[in-house]
Amino acid sequence: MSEPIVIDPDALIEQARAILQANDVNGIFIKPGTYQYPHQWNWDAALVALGLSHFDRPRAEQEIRSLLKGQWKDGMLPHVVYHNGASDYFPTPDFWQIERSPNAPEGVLTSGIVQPPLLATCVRLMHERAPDREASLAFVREIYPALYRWHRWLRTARDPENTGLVAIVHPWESGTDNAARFVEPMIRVIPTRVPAYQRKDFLHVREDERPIQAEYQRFIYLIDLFRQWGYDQETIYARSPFLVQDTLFNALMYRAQRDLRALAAELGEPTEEFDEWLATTRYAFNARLWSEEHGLYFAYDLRARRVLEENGCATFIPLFAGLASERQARRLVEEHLRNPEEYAPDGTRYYVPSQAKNNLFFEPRRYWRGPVWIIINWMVMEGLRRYGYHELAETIRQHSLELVQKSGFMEYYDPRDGTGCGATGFSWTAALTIEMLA
Ligand code: 9YW
Repeated sequence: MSEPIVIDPDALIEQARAILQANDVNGIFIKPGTYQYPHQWNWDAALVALGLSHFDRPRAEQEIRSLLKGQWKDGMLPHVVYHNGASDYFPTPDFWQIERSPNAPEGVLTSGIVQPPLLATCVRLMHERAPDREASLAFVREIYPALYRWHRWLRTARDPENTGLVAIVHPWESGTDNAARFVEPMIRVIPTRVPAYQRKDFLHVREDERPIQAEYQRFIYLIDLFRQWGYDQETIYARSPFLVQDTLFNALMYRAQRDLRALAAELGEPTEEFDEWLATTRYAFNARLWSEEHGLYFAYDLRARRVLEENGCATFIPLFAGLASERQARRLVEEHLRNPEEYAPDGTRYYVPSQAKNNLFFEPRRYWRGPVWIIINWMVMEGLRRYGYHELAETIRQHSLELVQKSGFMEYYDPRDGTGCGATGFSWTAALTIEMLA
């Protein structure tokens, strides 16, 4: 037996603050990691702001304003904003070529795809606990139009058929790039003509902790198609060989719409449109993505018209969103989360592996194929609290803090022994450590 790990909350908070400070690039944005990701990422920025809000509200608000600078004219909020131009991170801005779109923002370089909409949720959390309600409301009023346009873009550009569920067109948009649920739809993407490029993601991270080359080729192939189509969303929705209604993305969209609705109500903005969408989506989400047979939520492949039956951590995000019924929650928790063959410790020591351990594609150190991610642990923990599973939520919180205490602020961790993997000095790990301890 190894030594029990004793958590020192004050020391951890101090270290977490130091990481965020060290990753601050000229007060303009906070990069996700020390070396690996030197620009501003969409859902990272939302979590970074949440963490910062515990001790430096002006800087937290600044982080959000910076992210919103990258917003496209049609409302799209891109997944990366390159405030500082190119770096050793690939894809570089000149690979994206966003100037091909009439909707690209002026004076700032960005990517041409999106990431899960977590921003409105973080803004609401920040607002609810603000000591100065009035100042906080003024900030919410300032950014509300941008948040509204971002969500409207998702509801329209990514759900032109009004199904209630929004589609992603690239696995990067899910934030969980190489998760097993994308293996099957990515096999259907045939990279016939891939432009010349140089992979840079092994410069700072071991190759066997990153996506395999067959996947990476397809990631690049898809971007090349989108840029050829001038990032025209109608064309992308109609022709992208990858088109998936993702569990994690849609669960976060639902939660973000609820949170934006709450902010709208407080601002005196109309809310009917939200109510209508929420009702439709709640129904569609459970009708299409819940499997009564398995007691799991699965993603849906719109191209092949098939359910993607892979058991991964995305199945628990509907708890965070409040989309599951009590009965569905019980099945998720009792049959799966507590199951030692799937997610519970036994052979492994730590909650929550990003892929079920008995999934065919499980690899404990490869990126989204198995390692523990603090972002997921936080969402699962919050979801469990919402449904009354307080003890299990506390265990997951404890495991998360132990991982950080033991191995530092890493991008992800091996669920077997808690050793760190991926990028070092990871900002959202720091931000969520503060969130879990504050
Ligand atoms: C990449 C920055 C991003 C996260 C994503 C994660 C990874 C970028 O890093 O993607 O180059 O692979 O998958 O969720 O936002 O932290």
